[in-house]
Amino acid sequence: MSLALAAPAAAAPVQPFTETTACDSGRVCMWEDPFKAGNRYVHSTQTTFEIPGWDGDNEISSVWNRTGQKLTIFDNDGYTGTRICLNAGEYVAELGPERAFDNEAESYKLANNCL
Ligand SMILES: [Ca+2]
Ligand SMILES: [Ca+2]
Ligand SMILES: [Ca+2]
Repeated sequence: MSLALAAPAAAAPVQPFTETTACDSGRVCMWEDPFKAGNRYVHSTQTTFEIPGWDGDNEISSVWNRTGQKLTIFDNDGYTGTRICLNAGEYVAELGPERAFDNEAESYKLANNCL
């Protein structure tokens, strides 16, 4: 053990990326659980995005589209399958059961219209 480890804790612990509920302007954010809870698997500025297979696919339960475009979310990889569409700035706290899209999302695209 190094003495440095016992030094006064001057630096605050870094907030793990996975525990944040923040979503910066201009980004698409997706969480594992409803109401921005659980892991924040997506925090992206990309207009087309393949949600990672092990960290996001079929797990997303809440979404915030903080971009100025429509957000189309696809049930399958490669922008295929059933889809739902969010307006610019729209936040969906629960993808299920009303939207019937809980734990379904696997990829998304941003565009001027719903795809
Ligand atoms: Ca995917
Ligand atoms: Ca989930
Ligand atoms: Ca799916």
